[in-house]
This record gives sequence, structure tokens and C-alpha cells, in this order.
Amino acid sequence: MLRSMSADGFAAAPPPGARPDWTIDQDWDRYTAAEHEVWLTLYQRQIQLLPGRACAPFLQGLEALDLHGQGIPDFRRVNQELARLTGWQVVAVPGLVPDAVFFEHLANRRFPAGRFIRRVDQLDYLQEPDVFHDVFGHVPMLTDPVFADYMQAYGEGGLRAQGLGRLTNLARLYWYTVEFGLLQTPAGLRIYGAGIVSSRAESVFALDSPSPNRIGFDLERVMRTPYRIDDFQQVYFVIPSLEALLAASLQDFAPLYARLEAAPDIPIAAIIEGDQVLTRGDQSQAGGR
Ligand code: HBI
Ligand code: FE
Repeated sequence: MLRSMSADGFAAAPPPGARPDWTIDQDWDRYTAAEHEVWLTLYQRQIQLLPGRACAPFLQGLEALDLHGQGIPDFRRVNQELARLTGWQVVAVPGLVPDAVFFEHLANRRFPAGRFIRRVDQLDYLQEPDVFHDVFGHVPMLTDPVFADYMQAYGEGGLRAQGLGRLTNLARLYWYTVEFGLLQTPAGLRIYGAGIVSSRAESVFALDSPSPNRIGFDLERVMRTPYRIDDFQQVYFVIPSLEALLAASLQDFAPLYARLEAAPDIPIAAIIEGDQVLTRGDQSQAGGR
């Protein structure tokens, strides 16, 4: 899972060895066999699980980028295909970066990915985004032109939101779409959120468990809904299409932000008047992971 970051949680200067934009070299040749083995283990687990669970753009992206199990991907190789498909690049960073840096990268079609990979005793749970969460979880969706546009629009919106003091609301949008979003398809619900698709347990829980609420995506509703960072989600928001998500992000947020001034947050597990309820969860999973 991803800790939600606030800009004040960071020193302004990048760590030693990082460039002013917080990027570092991936140094792919320095990964050890043990580190590649961790990637392979995680990859093999997910690839058994995801057909029928991950959305088609994700599975097609995984295929197009040839991320299959050779070990930790070399960003130089991934970027050749990714640039050709949607103009996106993966750039290596030491870990979480300040919001402003993060948004600046997204606004320029650069996805910051952690260079490190989790230890074998952290396979199921990780506080910071490692290369598996970022490259396996996030990057395949960046091969989809509509989602690629959404992610860039999100970055541009983040830079504006910071100026307007609306960062919390925008981080919720990221959390409930990019990290934990579900997509409605004629074959049923499918996963597009990176936090789900890179997690073995949550790839099952998000679709099958009776515990969480599953509610139709609504931009204002999402922006009013806080989130927990270290449990399964208690609510998932479901988009009808990637095009609908992009369209929502391209509207003028000013009137929305004005309404949010007067609108209280909605308790995480609540269902409110106007919600398009797909699943009324029993919240039996509280505190699990
Ligand atoms: N930094 N490397 C990295 N990866 C993220 O996903 C990330 C970040 N910094 C900030 C951040 N995410 C959050 O603030 C987003 O929810 C906006
Ligand atoms: Fe993430």
C-alpha cells in the first residue's frame, strides 16, 4: 500500500545522489539474482491470478511491455516501447517524492518508480512503493492512450490543486482510481488500480469479498471520502469506462472545490443518499490486510 504523502512530510532537497528532480539512475546491472528472484516470485503469483480479474488494458499492457518473468525490468528497454505507445517514460526515484515533484513528473508523462525491490519477507505487504508496485502495478495501464491522458491530466491537476490548497481532495482521487480503482465491463468488474493488481490478497478481496462497499464513481463523492493506508479498502469506486474517468478529470475543478469547502468528509464505510450502490458491504474485514 502506499502511504499518502503530504508535501510538508519532506525535506525540500533531494537525497544525496539524486538529481534536482529526485530521479536517480536505475543501475539495472546492479540488481542481484536474489532481487530478480523476488520480482519473479511476485510476478508468477500475480500472473496466475489476474486473467479474469485485471482489466484488458492492463493485461494488454503487461504483454506489450514484455514484462513477463525475466526479473526486474530494465527501464531503458521498457521505455522504448512505452514511449512509442503513449509517450510515457518510467524514471527511477529513491522512494516517495514530494507531491510537487510527483505531479511535475506526471504532468510531463514521466512516471516515478521506486528502484528498490521489497525483501522476500515483505512479499505480501509493503509501506513504500517498490519497483514491483510501481512497474508491475502502474506502468501497464500507461500503455492505454486514454489512461495515459488521464495520468497526465492528473499531474497537471495536482499542480493546480496545490496552489488552491486542495491537495487532500486530489490525493483521494488518485487513491480511489489510480491505486484502488475498479472498472465495470460487460464481463463484470475488473481491476485497474495498481494497489490492487500488485497485491495477491487484494486482487481477490476487491472483487470477491462481501466486506467492502462498491459504489459507482462520482468525482465529488470520491474527493469527500478519506482512505486508510494499511488495510484492505472498505470502499471501492467503480468507473463505467476509462473514457468516463478522463472526462471527469478534464472538467473545471473550481466549482467543485468551492462546493467541497462546505461539504463535510464522508465516513469511509458510509453509504449516502445518491450513491450508486453496486455492493452494500458487511464490513466484516475490518483490520485485515
Ligand atoms: N512519490 N514515488 C512516489 N510515488 C507515488 O505514488 C507518490 C509519490 N509522492 C506523492 C504521492 N504519490 C501522493 O501524494 C499521491 O497520492 C498524490
Ligand atoms: Fe502506487
